[in-house]
Amino acid sequence: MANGQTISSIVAWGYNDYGQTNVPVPNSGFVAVAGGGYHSLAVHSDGDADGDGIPDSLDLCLNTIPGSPVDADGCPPMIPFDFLRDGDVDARDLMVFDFCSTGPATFGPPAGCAQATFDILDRDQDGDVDQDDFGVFQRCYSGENHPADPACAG
Ligand SMILES: [Ca+2]
Ligand SMILES: [Ca+2]
Ligand SMILES: [Ca+2]
Ligand SMILES: [Ca+2]
Repeated sequence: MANGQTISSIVAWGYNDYGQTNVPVPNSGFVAVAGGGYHSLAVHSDGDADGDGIPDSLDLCLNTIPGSPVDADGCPPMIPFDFLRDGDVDARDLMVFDFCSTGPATFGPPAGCAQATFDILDRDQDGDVDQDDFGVFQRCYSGENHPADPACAG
């Protein structure tokens, strides 16, 4: 097989007493295959851009920070204020807070801020995004590339 060529799919047959012929899904994108009496091997063309162990084709969160736990979809835990869903609460998430903050007793999202985002930011659910809500944001702030605590909002 030429370099860079991919196999569209793999079939398997024969004895299956140890599951050797159970081809895992997704059955595509392999670049090399090999087999032995008790095992089968295939090399996948997929990369893992964020290095969390979940290949790009299955990873729903492609920018996970190093060291963050991930689920089967390659996504970090749901963390309050982690709008980029990369596992930290950092300056980029703060930009969202800034953008949607209203100050005290100014109710409803400012122009361009989605209601759903505003509702997440309004921790005390009093209709504004102000200093009280920012206090919770500060407790969740982990800094760039540091995994944040999913229970930070307490
Ligand atoms: Ca990944
Ligand atoms: Ca990921
Ligand atoms: Ca983040
Ligand atoms: Ca509030």
